[in-house]
Amino acid sequence: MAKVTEYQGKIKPDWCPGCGDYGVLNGLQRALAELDIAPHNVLIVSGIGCSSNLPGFIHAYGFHGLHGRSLPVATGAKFGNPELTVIATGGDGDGYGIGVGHFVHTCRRNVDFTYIVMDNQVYGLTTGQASPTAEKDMRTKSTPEGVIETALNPIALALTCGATYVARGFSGDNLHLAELVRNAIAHKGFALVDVFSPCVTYNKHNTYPWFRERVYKLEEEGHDPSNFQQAMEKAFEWGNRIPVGLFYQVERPTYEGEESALRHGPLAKQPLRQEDLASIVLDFA
Ligand SMILES: Cc1ncc(C[n+]2csc(CCOP(=O)(O)OP(=O)(O)O)c2C)c(N)n1
Ligand code: SF4
Ligand SMILES: [Mg+2]
Repeated sequence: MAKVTEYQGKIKPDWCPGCGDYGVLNGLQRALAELDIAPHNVLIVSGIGCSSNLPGFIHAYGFHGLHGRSLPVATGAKFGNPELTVIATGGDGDGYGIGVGHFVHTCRRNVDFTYIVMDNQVYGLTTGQASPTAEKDMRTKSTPEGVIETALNPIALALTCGATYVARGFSGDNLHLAELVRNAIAHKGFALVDVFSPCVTYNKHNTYPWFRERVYKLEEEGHDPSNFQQAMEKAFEWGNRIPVGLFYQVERPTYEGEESALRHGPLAKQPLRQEDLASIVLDFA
């Protein structure tokens, strides 16, 4: 096992003191150390948001992209070099709002990478507007009279769209989160780890004590993660008791495993088949 400190970036996180994202960063570093994956074999891709700043704070390759666009970049990187451990990180606004179309299609494609969503139910970076996972009636800067819409359910959505590893963690329980992330990375296929990651500055409703009173571990109550129907039922449990842990896991061929262009190895290591680039340029002249 590598040391967790090997994955410490040079730049200290500038998140607010107490932000849940510290726990997620630590959980990810711990998972990588336990799996002993060298930093130069890891690529972390993100969109925009407080949570999406994470690649800047970890010692690994990083790509800080556009708001909501981390998943297509991660997909391209994995196709380019399937030997890389690719991890996308971001927020609920980034992934379930502007990026939700990419989320749906990445789930059904089953590309082999892990997606960690730091779900704080608000847009933290832009100072606390309601996000797609904000609870109905929640008052925020953008919803002074309370959220009107029904909250999006990331677990049910991922299950419906075909994700092959679907889990939820809590940044207040670091060891449990690290275990979920470790198993997500080890899983062959698209893995979602939605994480309750409290925004201590703008979400005064879904706080650490609020979650601590409610969360319980699926594995402690005999949940069978191979049972899709049971996973769906658990996905809708919300209120006084909220489940965390592994909802569902199944094996299915990955997109890159079925793609004929990748049968000869990673694109990054294949010779260029079209060497006469001048003729291509002339085609467009
Ligand atoms: C195309 C585009 N639209 C809007 C924004 C403004 N914007 C930046 S971050 C963000 C939301 C971030 O929320 P979330 O993904 O939940 O991350 P958090 O800050 O809560 O971690 C928005 C709307 C942007 N940068 N680009
Ligand atoms: S505003 Fe919220 S999400 Fe952003 S760093 Fe501060 S506590 Fe974290
Ligand atoms: Mg957010």
